[in-house]
Amino acid sequence: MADLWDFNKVNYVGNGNLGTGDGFHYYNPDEIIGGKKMRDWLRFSVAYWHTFDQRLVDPFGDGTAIRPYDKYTDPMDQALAKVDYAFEFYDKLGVDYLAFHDRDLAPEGDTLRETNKNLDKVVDKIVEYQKTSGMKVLWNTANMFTNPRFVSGAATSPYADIFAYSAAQLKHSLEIGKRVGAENYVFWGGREGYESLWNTDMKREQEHAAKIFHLAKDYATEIGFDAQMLLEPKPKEPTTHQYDFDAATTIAFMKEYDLDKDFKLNLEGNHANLAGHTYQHEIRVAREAGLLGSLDANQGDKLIGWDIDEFPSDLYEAVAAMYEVVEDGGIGPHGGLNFDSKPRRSSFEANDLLYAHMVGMDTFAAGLRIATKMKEDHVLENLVTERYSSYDSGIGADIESGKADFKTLEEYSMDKTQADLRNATHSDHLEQVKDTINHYIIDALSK
Ligand code: XUL
Ligand code: CO
Repeated sequence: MADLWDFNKVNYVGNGNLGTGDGFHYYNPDEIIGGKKMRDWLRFSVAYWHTFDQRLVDPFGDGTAIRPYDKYTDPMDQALAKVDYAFEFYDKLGVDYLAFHDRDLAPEGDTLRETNKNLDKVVDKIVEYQKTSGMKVLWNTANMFTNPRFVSGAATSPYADIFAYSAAQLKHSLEIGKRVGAENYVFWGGREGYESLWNTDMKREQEHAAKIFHLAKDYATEIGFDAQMLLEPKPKEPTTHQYDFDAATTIAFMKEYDLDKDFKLNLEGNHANLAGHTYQHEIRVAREAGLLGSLDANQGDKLIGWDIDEFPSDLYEAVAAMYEVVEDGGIGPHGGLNFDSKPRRSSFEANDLLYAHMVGMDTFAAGLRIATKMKEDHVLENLVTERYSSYDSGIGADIESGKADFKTLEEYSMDKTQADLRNATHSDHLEQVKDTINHYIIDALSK
C-alpha cells in the first residue's frame, strides 16, 4: 500500500506513561473485556463525509482543511484518489468499518443516470479494496438533503417529482449497500420536517415518509439486501422541526406506521442534546424498546447550540453511553460506533484527522472498561434493585400482578399517617452515587 498519509500506524501503548501519546492508551482491540474483544464491543467506523470530504466550514466561515488530495482538481479524479487515501487511513488507524452517503463518494452528474455512473466507478474501487483489506461497511445511506432539489424535503417534499426522484436514488443506494455488504442501512431525514406549520400538511408528509421506508424495505428484501434498517432521530437542523425528533417520537412513528418490526434506531450524541436529552437517555429509551440499532459517536458543546459534531472526548458521557451498551450486551447485533464527527475548524491539518479519531476511540474504549467494571461489581444494579424492592412483596407485588384495584388501594392507604408515608420513602443519596461513579472512572483506568 502506498504511503499517502504522513503518519504511522497507531498501536496500543497502554496507560503507564503520561505525557502526549502517540498511541492508544485504552483501546487494545484484541483484549477481552466482559467476555468479548474490545473491537467487537465497539465496532468503530469512520464516516466518509466528515473525514474525507469535510472542509471544516462553519455557518460563518469557509473551510480551513488542508488535505493531501487537494492537488486533484478534477472532481472524479479526486473522488477516485480519495479511496486510496481512505483505505490507507483505515489501515493506519486500525478500524474495521466505514460508513458513507452515496454523494460522499462521487460528484453528481446532470441526470441520475450520469450520477449513478460516477458513483458506480468509485464503488467498484471500494469493493476491490474491501477484498484485500477486509474492511466492512457498518452502514450506507442516501444524501437527500444537500442538493437544492430537496429544499422542501425528499420523501416529505410537497412535490411528487421529488418523492419519485428520492425513491429512484434510494433504489440505487440499496443496490450499493448490497454490493458492499453493508450491515445496516441508515435513513436520516435531514429535511423531512417543516419550516412552518402554516403551509404544511403534516399528516400527509408523515404518510409519505412511512411510504418510502416501506418501499425501501420491500425493495431491499426483493434484491436480497438483508441489512438492518435504521432511522436516525434528530429534532431540528436544518429544518425547524424534524419529524424523527428523538428516540421516543421515532418509536411512536414506527409503531403507528408498522415499521417497528423491520427498523431500529441509530442514535447520535449531539442529536440527543439538541432534543434536550442526554445520549444515555436516548440509548436507554431505544434499548428498553428492543430497538437499539447503532450509534453515531460525537458530542455537542454546552456553550454552543448547534450540531457541532465534535469528536467525543467527554469520558463521563462515554461511560454513561457504554453502560447502556454493556447492559444490552452490545450495540444491537449489527451496530457499531460510527464517528459522525469532525475536527474543530482550528484543527485543520491532515494529522488532526488521526488525532481526532484517536481521542474518540480511546474515550469510548475507556468508557467500555469502566462500564464493564461497574457492571461486574453490580454497583448500580444492586442500588436499583433495592430502590424498587417494595414492589417485590406485599402491596407492591399486588400492584404489579394486577391483584390490587382502586378499592383495595384506598383501603390500604386510607389510614396511613403523614409519618407512615414519609417513612415509606428513602433518600437517594445521589451525591454518594456520583462519587462512586467518579471512583470507578479513576480506579478502573488505573489498573
Ligand atoms: C446529520 C447526521 C447525518 C447522518 C447520516 O446530523 O447525523 O450525518 O448520520 O445522514
Ligand atoms: Co449521524
